[in-house]
Amino acid sequence: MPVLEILTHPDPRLREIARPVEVFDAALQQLIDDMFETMRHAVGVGLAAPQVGVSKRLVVIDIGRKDGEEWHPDPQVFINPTIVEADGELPWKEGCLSVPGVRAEVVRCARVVLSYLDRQGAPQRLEAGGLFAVCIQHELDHLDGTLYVDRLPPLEQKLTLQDYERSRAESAAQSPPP
Ligand code: GNR
Ligand code: NI
Repeated sequence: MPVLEILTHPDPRLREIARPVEVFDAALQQLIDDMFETMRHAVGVGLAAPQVGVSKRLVVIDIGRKDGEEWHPDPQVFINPTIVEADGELPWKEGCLSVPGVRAEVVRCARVVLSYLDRQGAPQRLEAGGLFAVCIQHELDHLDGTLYVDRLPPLEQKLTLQDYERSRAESAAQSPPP
């Protein structure tokens, strides 16, 4: 199972509106498995298909689950997801694997109800709060070509993108692309 390449800003493929999934075949199951592997390799809590160059409305999330004192993996797949209810406000300092090296606070909804298809194509519904709700909103944004930095107030956005450009220039100087 290969680890896929994660696209980074300003790759134009991160700005496309992803297409609904219509076929639940073996290739889709493989893509889902590869996305989980890619997400774990990158040490992220979520990953949307457009981040690996696939224009499909598919996201994977694993924020883990605490059982007593122990954390367990809790992999979840959401296909053609839509938020059908949302309320409250929850500020959260977000990061993104497609905008590596910076973080900034975004105000999201505190509670969302999500309607989606599971990996077999069966319709499901789920309620989420806390980091899970934040992550769902962050991943669904990717399906519409939106990055969390788009949601920052103008000055904060400018400073965050400046920092990003600076750290990108530094890492490019250390390891120039082939
Ligand atoms: O790994 C990630 N961490 C994170 C932290 C706070 C809010 C959102 C996220 S999602 C991010 C992975 C990612 O870029 N998914 O698209
Ligand atoms: Ni992201």
